[in-house]
Amino acid sequence: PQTVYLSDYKPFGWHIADVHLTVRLDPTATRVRSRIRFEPTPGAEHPEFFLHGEDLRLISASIDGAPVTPELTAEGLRCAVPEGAFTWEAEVEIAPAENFALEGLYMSNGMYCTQCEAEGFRKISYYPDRPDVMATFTVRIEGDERVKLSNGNPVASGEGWAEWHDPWPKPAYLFALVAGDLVNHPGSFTTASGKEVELNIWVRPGDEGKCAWGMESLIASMKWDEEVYGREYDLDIFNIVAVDDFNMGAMENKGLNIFNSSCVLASPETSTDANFERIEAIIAHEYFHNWTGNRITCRDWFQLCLKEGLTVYRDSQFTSDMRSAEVKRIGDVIDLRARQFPEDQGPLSHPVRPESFQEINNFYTATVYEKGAEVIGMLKRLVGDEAYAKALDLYFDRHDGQACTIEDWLQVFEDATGRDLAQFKRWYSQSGTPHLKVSETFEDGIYTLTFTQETPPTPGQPDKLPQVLPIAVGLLNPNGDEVVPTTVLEMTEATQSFAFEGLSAKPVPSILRGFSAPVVLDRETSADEKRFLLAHDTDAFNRWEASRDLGRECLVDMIIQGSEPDLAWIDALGEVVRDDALDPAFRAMMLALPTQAELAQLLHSRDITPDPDAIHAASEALRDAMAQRWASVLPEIADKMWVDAPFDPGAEQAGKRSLGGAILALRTRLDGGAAAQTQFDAADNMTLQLGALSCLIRAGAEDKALAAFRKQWSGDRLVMDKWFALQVAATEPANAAARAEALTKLPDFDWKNPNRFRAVFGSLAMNHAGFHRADGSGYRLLADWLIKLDEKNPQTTARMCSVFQTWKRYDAGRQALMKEQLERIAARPGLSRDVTEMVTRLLS
Ligand code: HT7
Ligand code: ZN
Repeated sequence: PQTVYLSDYKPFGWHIADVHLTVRLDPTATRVRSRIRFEPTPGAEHPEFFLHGEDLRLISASIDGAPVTPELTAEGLRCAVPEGAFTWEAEVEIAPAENFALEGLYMSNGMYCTQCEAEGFRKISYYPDRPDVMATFTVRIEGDERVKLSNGNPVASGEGWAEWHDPWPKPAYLFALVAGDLVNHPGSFTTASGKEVELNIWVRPGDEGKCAWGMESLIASMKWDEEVYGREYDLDIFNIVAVDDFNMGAMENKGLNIFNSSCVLASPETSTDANFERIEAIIAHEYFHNWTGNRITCRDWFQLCLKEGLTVYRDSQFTSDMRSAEVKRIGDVIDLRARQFPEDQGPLSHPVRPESFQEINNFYTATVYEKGAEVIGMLKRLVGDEAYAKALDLYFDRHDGQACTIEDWLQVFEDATGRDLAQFKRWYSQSGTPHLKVSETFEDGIYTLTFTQETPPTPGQPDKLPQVLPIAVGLLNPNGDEVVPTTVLEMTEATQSFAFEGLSAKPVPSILRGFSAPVVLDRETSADEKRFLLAHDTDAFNRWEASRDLGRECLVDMIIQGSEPDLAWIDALGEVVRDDALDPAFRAMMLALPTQAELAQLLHSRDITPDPDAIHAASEALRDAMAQRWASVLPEIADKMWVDAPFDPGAEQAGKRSLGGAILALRTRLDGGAAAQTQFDAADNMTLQLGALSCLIRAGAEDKALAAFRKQWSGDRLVMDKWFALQVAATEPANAAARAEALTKLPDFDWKNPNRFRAVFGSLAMNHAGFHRADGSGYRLLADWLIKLDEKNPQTTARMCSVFQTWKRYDAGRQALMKEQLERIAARPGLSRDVTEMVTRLLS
């Protein structure tokens, strides 16, 4: 496959004023007619006229009304064109019912829908399918479907047709079309300037009862973006559509967001609190793209973080405002360490702004999204809240309607603040996770912290330069009072010292408060100091981190030396968990142990080969010890977490259920599942029902409950995804692969549906010791299915290949087994470009 380089960027030579599309729908022979006026960009180079197009059957083409015969290739067409402006017309035929890749126009349960990001529009029509070509669109849809939707505002409709016009110039990746016998959940919003906007969530009949939360979240997002960023919505109508077959979470098409149904449909009976929170965040994310992504888009796909990093940052601010900012930050860091750190420390490591790719779909990664958001968080910390707001206003004013680069983004901050951001820019080009070492001295009332940063080599980048690190630090005196409140130290050198004067005693430092930079902090501190921070730190994140550190070290000692669990830590943690003055959601976070994958990563970073079975055994033993140590208080905490009110998905009730669930998991270790069975039988919402079911599976007492759950929910595909997923995720490692395989034999294992495929195989990969069984059964099973799925859906297959990204961490036996499977996939004839690129990088 061909490699595309950032350095090769060239502007398109023509401007498109308006695109007219007519789409006559048919499952196997949809006709798409396009009429496009091309005007040469003055002064631009006009090499050859090339339009992207894939899997299209060209019916006819003409220029200014005269038929032409373009040269067709696998990627598009070339054609001789006039020197001046001209009108291009073409008609193509496509077969949406045969499109299982879920890119371009496809069908899901009888409904037509599209997915054009990143390069899907070229599967609908011949077009310059690149984000810097922005045009207004007028779309006529013809077909018998009751509902026909596209971007922008509806202009006219009649029997069997509907016409839409989108007045905002947009790149083709934001094009969308939906048609089907759908029903809507309506809503409305009045913008700050008094404009009425019609809102709809469109779903399949039967799902109407699951739209209220999505609508509430949408309205909250629209309001928040006005209040916090001064951004109003800009069309008369905003439509959301729920689709069952979808490769990712959702898509921000202008005025017509399309959602994986799992990311928009919710009801208390069928959705967990985590589902509700995720839906709220994804609705917000897609809505926020209207400004950060749609009104201002990316010049090319290398700039993906321009819209994604910023929009993730904005959606995390929104969730922090809607719920608890501390809990959100801790959750984000857990996620970053679980998904982005392994990526940045393995063969798939790439900069936040990559410099080359073969398949852009492989770069919708945790690095681009989550590390991209961290970079913006650092920038805001460095310049301050006011300057950040000023820079964002300038960004929207200066670049509205443009396709931009990271250079444009940073220039806005330089202009708004007068700062030189040349060194900060390394965050976009240098891959890998910096390691930060700390040493301290105390002399004559002066306390000095010395930091050293070092980033290990990553693929293609052997040598690293120092980055700008905002290190938020606070100091506590020995009696636990804060003597220096949070101060942001700006580190720019490889080694740098910062002094604090006028201290009467050596303080205890609280370093990297709020996880102010995405680094690995290598600081050897005593357990006493960590327990001190756990008890006294005013920074919630570092309080949590101190406990997490103690838990990590305790587990490492148990794994390596077979030590007993650290009872002093368990007792200190017990104090926090029992403290009713603290938010239950925070207490639940404190209870979560580091994941087994995180422990494997930690051991590997200390040059110890991780043994998944030993890690699993130690994690189980530690949980048993916690349950035994707290046996007498668990029922009382559980009682206090009982919610005696109608279900509400907000933070307050969700926090209580979250702590209640964690306590139930511990109690199950003592009572073999008795309390869980009681909760399962009485549950009137999915959080309680699924939480109890998970405990029963872990206790090996699940048969009755699993059957009852299946009987109750067999008609609900989203709940059945949970049924599939939980069995693989929560089962004993020894049975995980066998259980996953057994599930694939069930008639409702619809493997072409990405949600169902991920439910089984995403969960297998999450069952750390189960996936890494020494006999290689987990690896083999997954590889079999990846090979099978690639023939239908390369995008989802390629994303799932990343579960092998840590393969070099393990012992020689497991490495050989994983390598064998990767090579087996790589050798497959007809392998997609997506998967070829992934396995090549994984094996490099
Ligand atoms: N901008 C979107 C990213 C995306 C996508 C979404 C659904 C299916 C395929 C996709 N390819 C890329 C989603 C987002 O970040 O908001
Ligand atoms: Zn996004």
